[in-house]
Amino acid sequence: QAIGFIDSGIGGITVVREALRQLPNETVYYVGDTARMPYGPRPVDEVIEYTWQMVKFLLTKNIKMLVIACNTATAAALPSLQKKLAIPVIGVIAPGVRGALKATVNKHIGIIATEGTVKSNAYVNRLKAKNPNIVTSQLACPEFVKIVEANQYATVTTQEVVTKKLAFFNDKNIDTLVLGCTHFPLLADVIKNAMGSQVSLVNSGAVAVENVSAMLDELQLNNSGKKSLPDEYFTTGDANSFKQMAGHWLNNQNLDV
Ligand code: DGN
Repeated sequence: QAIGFIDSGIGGITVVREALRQLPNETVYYVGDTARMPYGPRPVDEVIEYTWQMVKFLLTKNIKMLVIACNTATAAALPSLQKKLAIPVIGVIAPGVRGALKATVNKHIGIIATEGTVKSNAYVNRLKAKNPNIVTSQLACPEFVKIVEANQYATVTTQEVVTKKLAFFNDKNIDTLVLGCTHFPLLADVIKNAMGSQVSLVNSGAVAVENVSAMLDELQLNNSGKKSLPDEYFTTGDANSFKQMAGHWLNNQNLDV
C-alpha cells in the first residue's frame, strides 16, 4: 500500500523529496490541485472542500496513510480529516512548530506562509502553547507561491522580490524562520541569501516525514521489502508542465503523471 500526499500544486513535492530520501521502500501517490491553486487566499470552507476531494480520490487507491503536504490545507482541514478517516493523517504544522522550537536559541521565531495559514494563527498559537516566552512575527508571502509555480525560483528578479519582502524581518531579531508553506523550500537558497546565515530555516515538510517514519514503525505499516508499487503523480492542471517541474525537483526523475 502507498502513502498519499496532497497539496494545492507543486509545493508538496518538497515533502515527497524528503519521503523518497528518508523512506525509499515506500510508494508515493501524490495529488497536486494545480488547476485551483493557490489555496492561500481562498475561504476556509473552500479549502476544506477541495482537500476532501483530493483525499477521496486517494482513498479509492487504497492508501495506508495520508500526508497533508500543504500548510493551508493542514490549518483548515486537519481536524476533520483526522476525525473522519480510519487511516493515520499527518499535517505539516505541528512538525514545523517542533522544528522551530528545536532550532531557536533567542526564542524569536519568524513565520512565512500563505494568507490562509497566517490568518489561522496556527503556528503562533501552537508555538505559544508550547512555550509562552516565544516571540513570533509572521508574514504572508503569497507572491512566493506564484514565483514557484511559474518555475521562476532562481532568477535575479526573484532574489530582488524575496529580499525586499523579507526586509520585514530586519528589525525583528529572529534567529529562526519557519518555511510555513510547502512551496517555500524550493526557494530556500534565495530566502537564505535574503536572511543571512545567522537565521536557521525550518522545513516543516522534512520534520513531517520524520513523523511519518515514526508512525509507520509504531503501527507496523512499513513496507519492509523493496518498493513493490510504482510511485504515481496526479494533477488537476497540465500534466506535462507538472511532470517537468516535479521531475526537476525530484532529481530529474521521469515521473508517471
Ligand atoms: N503549499 C501550500 C501551503 O503549504 O500552504 C499553499 C500554496 C497555495 O496554495 N497558496
